[in-house]
Amino acid sequence: MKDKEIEKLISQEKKRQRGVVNLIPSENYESEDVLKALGSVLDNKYAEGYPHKRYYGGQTYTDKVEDLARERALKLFKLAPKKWSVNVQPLSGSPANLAVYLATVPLGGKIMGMSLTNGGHLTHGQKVSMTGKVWQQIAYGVDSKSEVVNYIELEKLARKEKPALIVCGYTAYSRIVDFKKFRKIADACGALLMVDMSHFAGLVAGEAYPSPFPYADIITTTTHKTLRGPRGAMIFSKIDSRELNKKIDKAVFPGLQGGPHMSQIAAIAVALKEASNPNFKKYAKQVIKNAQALANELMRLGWKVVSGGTDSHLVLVDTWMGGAGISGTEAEARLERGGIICNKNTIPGETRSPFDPSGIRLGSPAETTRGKKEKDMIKIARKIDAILRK
Ligand code: DSN
Repeated sequence: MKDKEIEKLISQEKKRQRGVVNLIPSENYESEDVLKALGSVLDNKYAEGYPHKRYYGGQTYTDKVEDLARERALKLFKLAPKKWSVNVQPLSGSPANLAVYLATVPLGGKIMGMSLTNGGHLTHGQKVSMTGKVWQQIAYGVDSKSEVVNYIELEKLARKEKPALIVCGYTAYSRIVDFKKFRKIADACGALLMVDMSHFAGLVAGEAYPSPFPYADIITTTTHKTLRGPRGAMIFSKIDSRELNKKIDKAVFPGLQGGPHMSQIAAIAVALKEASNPNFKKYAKQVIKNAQALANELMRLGWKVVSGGTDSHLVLVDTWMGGAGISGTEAEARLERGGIICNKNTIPGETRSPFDPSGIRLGSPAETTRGKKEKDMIKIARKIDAILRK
């Protein structure tokens, strides 16, 4: 590179990434091929519109790239092209969720989503996000004892509030979501059901976590977490008389975005092909086994793991009440000094603040990509324990 300053920073970041244990559950390591597509000449091209209906000339190859990405996305999740549509243009998860609301919920309408402190995402209608300013969030949480979703309470709330759309699928929730129950609740109150599978998309692709496709109307996902692709997102929608797919396409472009990032779309296509390889199934299963090994060892060492374990790739640890009064911020900093990267996180029933919460969120996707197995995760849990108890 001619730009030595940036070259140096990239190489320092590479060294940093190699030198640490990465337990951030929403991060992963992309393959060389994904990075190659991302850094390709496709980035020079404007392609506003959709394949074969663009606003600029010169689309011979960009159309093929986007068609291929869409084809691979449907195939990976075993969806019939006549029944499901996919939009691969959202720049990331937040704009993808915003596009869905814009397409389906009247301005000021009700979106029922999990609160931030219980594991929901900002774009599930939290007040600080635009999604909570333009629409009204009907917040639900987890049961205070079991720390999992209480479907009976959820149904009562949904029947009372009659939201236009219900969102499930979270950023800090380690258990299996019962999509069938969510479908019944959505039907009982006449709401659309949207699943945000950003965190567990790779686990669904690898058949290690239940698929939301039989139950949801709309599914959003980022592509860079367990799916191990580039930063980006996709929106899947059912094709039927409601024309959700057409409304969503219009909301993405021209509603919210201009030119799609074609290099990103090519990199998504590469990642989708990689995820269809049988080895990816092994990866997805190992991700869960590794998270469970981490959670079990931490609990054996006396740490309070939210909900008493995990069914997925992430582990939420209460370091405050369950860890001799170490805040999440302090725990994150101490672990980083010890070479372990994680993020502070709120926990159900949070008594502190999102800036200095009561817990940390750990995850296994990145380290599993690096080949770690259960025995390695046990060692990592012991190191975490040693660092935090010092
Ligand atoms: N920032 C992502 C996460 O870490 O879960 C969600 O957008």
